[in-house]
Amino acid sequence: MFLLLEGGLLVLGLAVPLTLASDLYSPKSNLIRATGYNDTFQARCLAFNPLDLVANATVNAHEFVTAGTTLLFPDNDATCARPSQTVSVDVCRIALNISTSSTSGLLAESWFPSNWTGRFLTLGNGGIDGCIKYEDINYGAMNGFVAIGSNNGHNGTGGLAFYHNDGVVEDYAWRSIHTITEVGKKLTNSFYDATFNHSYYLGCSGGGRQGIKAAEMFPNDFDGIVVGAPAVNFNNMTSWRASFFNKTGAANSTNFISAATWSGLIHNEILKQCDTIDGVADGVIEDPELCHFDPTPLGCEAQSNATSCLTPAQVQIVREVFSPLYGASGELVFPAMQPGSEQAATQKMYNGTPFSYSLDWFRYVVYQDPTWDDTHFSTADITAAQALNPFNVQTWPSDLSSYTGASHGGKLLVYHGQQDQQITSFNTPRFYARLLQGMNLTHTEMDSVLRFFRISGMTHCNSGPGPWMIGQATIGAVSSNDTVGVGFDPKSNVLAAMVDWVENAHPPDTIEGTKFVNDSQAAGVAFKRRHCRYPYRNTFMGGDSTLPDSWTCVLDG
Ligand SMILES: *[C@@H]1O[C@H](CO)[C@@H](O)[C@H](O)[C@H]1NC(C)=O
Ligand SMILES: *[C@@H]1O[C@H](CO)[C@@H](O)[C@H](O)[C@H]1NC(C)=O
Ligand SMILES: *[C@@H]1O[C@H](CO)[C@@H](O)[C@H](O)[C@H]1NC(C)=O
Ligand SMILES: *[C@@H]1O[C@H](CO)[C@@H](O)[C@H](O)[C@H]1NC(C)=O
Ligand SMILES: *[C@@H]1O[C@H](CO)[C@@H](O)[C@H](O)[C@H]1NC(C)=O
Ligand SMILES: *[C@@H]1O[C@H](CO)[C@@H](O)[C@H](O)[C@H]1NC(C)=O
Ligand SMILES: *[C@@H]1O[C@H](CO)[C@@H](O)[C@H](O)[C@H]1NC(C)=O
Ligand SMILES: *[C@@H]1O[C@H](CO)[C@@H](O)[C@H](O)[C@H]1NC(C)=O
Ligand SMILES: *[C@@H]1O[C@H](CO)[C@@H](O)[C@H](O)[C@H]1NC(C)=O
Ligand SMILES: *[C@@H]1O[C@H](CO)[C@@H](O)[C@H](O)[C@H]1NC(C)=O
Ligand SMILES: *[C@@H]1O[C@H](CO)[C@@H](O)[C@H](O)[C@H]1NC(C)=O
Ligand SMILES: *[C@@H]1O[C@H](CO)[C@@H](O)[C@H](O)[C@H]1NC(C)=O
Ligand SMILES: [Ca+2]
Repeated sequence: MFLLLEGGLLVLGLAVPLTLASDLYSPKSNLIRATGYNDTFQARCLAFNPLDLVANATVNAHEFVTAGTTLLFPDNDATCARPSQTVSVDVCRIALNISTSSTSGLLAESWFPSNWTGRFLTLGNGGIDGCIKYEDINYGAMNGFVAIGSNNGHNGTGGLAFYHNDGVVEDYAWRSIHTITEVGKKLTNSFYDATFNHSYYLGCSGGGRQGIKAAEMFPNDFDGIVVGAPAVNFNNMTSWRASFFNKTGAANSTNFISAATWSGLIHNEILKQCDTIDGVADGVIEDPELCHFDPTPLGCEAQSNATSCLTPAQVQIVREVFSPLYGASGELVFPAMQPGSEQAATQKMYNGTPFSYSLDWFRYVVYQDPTWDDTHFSTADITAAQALNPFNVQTWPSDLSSYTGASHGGKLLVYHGQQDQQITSFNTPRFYARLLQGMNLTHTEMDSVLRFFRISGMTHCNSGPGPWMIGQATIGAVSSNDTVGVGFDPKSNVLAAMVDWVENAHPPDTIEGTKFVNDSQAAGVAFKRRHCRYPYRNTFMGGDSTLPDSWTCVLDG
């Protein structure tokens, strides 16, 4: 092994012979600008000059990286929790610092695989990040895409960089994704001396919002957009997330409900009331919209065992947690948390501390007051957040026909985990209904441009007790020690499904999710289940519930 310092970044290489990928790559013309190299992919990588093509940028890293190398990022913000990334295939890595305004700039990370498919992929971020998702960039590259992501205009998971800096807020709201997409496409076409054929986007949560924003503002940027748990209706969603601290109270308050009670007593009662609505007692509620959970049976007055019951005030807290958030005049702000997510929600939403993404957004963007806290969160805060809506971060379009219409023909694949503990899955049907109405389409017509899959048994973007692996990114395609995972098959991988839709006009009717034993491929498949596109509902037909064919997608009358 050797260490070298390159562009300020430590690179850890494995002492394996370089795989010069000339056999995988046949340049269409002689692009090699430097002398002294053979016409190999490595030579092409090192001879390429990105600054010929990108204005107001500096190079942070530029290197040929062989498959199996582990890159180290010692300078990466610690809150991003991404100190390293193993690279799965030979790539040319180009990282640029690109200025976006006089007060802002972004770090773009682009990987050009030697075995290129002619496809281009932009990767999104999450939360109010600030974090390059190296693992998703690797996921794109290992499947033959040029893959580009960024730090979204600031470093880390916090929001301090937004404070008194509109440039950084604008990068977050829309500019970062558009900038790296334009830059990435230019670099791609020049790097390979061949024009890319198709352009894709992949992101979840905050990254889901970024994908919808791209469709809204820059309809020509992508041919296929895959988004999970999109953080659309962003302003009200931020308020909704802030409201939980006020609902649960602080962790030391008298009626605070412990994680153990949420995960045991309350979760068990929810399963008791709702798990078998779909016909199978498996801990997975196929459609939480059918679950009208009533906490009354948990009240101490209704229980003989006073050590495992809720006080009247706690019953009321549970009721509020599972109620929609309303504004001052009773108007809907954001739909209710869906039942089934409570175990995962104890980590952040119900832990008796303010939800950090919302806290930072109110502090550094809405009020520009670092001392603000959400102890007394009220409808006035909801109104203030909505009124500010910087750079239309809201992302709540009623019409995406400039993207989906005949002139461009873009496709959208949306998925949402039905046990999402951070963005209720009830928000996405509302978004879907808004588009149906705004675009004047029936759901059958919408099927030709946008398909929305409800992923039962999946928490926020990934994980959960159900068949949640759908190729949504590295997590969700392969588990940490696995190399194949669900593979790149359109029937079980959302990104592959999008490629098949865009390039072969085969839209996915279902997405087959996989649940590995302990989420480990090596331990074997626990079960698979096909997830239906909205508004179809997954329905058990009898037989062995672990077999996909025991279920079918049904449209209610
Ligand atoms: C170029 O290829 C020749 C023959 O294959 C080899 O001997 C030489 O070391 C190579 N040079 C470089 C810079 O890779
Ligand atoms: C580069 O930066 C300068 C000065 O900030 C600005 O005027 C110019 O528009 C930028 N160019 C591009 C292509 O962004
Ligand atoms: C962001 O982090 C990178 C290292 O990943 C560092 O080089 C850069 O200076 C940081 N930018 C800011 C604005 O702190
Ligand atoms: C990126 O460029 C900005 C100016 O646009 C500069 O302040 C910053 O230090 C640069 N960061 C890196 C990592 O080069
Ligand atoms: C190159 O990519 C194609 C298509 O993605 C794949 O079938 C092939 O096995 C890859 N070849 C190598 C050597 O990785
Ligand atoms: C784009 O698609 C065409 C037709 O399938 C193919 O011939 C060409 O090689 C592709 N280009 C790239 C860069 O893959
Ligand atoms: C709870 O903790 C906060 C902050 O640590 C403190 O200010 C408050 O007095 C405590 N409340 C109770 C009821 O103990
Ligand atoms: C009462 O509930 C506690 C906690 O769930 C349990 O350990 C205990 O066995 C229960 N007692 C009876 C009599 O059911
Ligand atoms: C956001 O909340 C306000 C109440 O403050 C409400 O009037 C508005 O309709 C909500 N917007 C959406 C898209 O839910
Ligand atoms: C929630 O906010 C309201 C309105 O400001 C306040 O009266 C109440 O004390 C808060 N509740 C908690 C538990 O923080
Ligand atoms: C909506 O579509 C229907 C059926 O295509 C059509 O009859 C109607 O005029 C459309 N309405 C609007 C407002 O475009
Ligand atoms: C992955 O492999 C390492 C080393 O063999 C092991 O320590 C770790 O527990 C494994 N992780 C999983 C999720 O199986
Ligand atoms: Ca069930």
